[in-house]
Amino acid sequence: MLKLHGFSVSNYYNVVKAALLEKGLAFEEVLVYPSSDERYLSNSPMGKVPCLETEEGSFSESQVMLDYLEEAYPEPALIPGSPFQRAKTREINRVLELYLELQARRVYPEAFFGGQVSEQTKQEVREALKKGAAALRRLTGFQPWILGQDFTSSDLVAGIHLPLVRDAGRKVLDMDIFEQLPGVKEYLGRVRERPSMQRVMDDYKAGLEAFMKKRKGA
Ligand SMILES: N[C@@H](CCC(=O)N[C@@H](CS)C(=O)NCC(=O)O)C(=O)O
Repeated sequence: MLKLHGFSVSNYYNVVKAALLEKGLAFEEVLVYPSSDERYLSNSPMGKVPCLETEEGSFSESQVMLDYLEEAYPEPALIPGSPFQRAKTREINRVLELYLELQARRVYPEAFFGGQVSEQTKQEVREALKKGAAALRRLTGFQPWILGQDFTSSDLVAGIHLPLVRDAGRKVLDMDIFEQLPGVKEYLGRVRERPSMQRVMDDYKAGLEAFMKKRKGA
């Protein structure tokens, strides 16, 4: 059986978990926090979560997991359509990850964990997020899903990363990226109605307290 290693507060873990649920696959969750233990590094070489364990071995990187799941379990499709349409799904996933989530992540220490981030970093992140949101707006009208009529893995990635990016911006950057994205709030409401997302959000709430305790103890 597939085993997903990580913890339910990690947005990257939750993207893969939602995909497993959407595909109706049986899987086991293994509670792991990011770690540089030799044993964990042999499964996830950067020590990050998530990591997916299959019968052939383990590997890391959530986008690679989405591709793997699609190839190994094509139905129901989460990266559907022609090669071009599939490229568009991956393009949006890249934009969401590289130009929005990873940029916002630079201010998470202050937004969510009581740390501090320099003014210079904040200004860089503001500019990056403005550009990332403008790119996303060019790619989607959120009608009804991020790529149009088909629900895809990009809806899981957006449904999980975008609220976090927005929260970080509102908390410490004095900006709301949703102002650049007409229709995004209603769209996220539709994504949240998916049973997969409801399960992920319920587990997120349950896991948050344990995670904060772990951080304090770390
Ligand atoms: N590119 C990775 C990012 C995963 C990631 O950054 N996970 C976070 C938790 S949400 C983590 O493990 N952070 C610890 C670290 O970066 O060392 C993926 O898509 O799986």
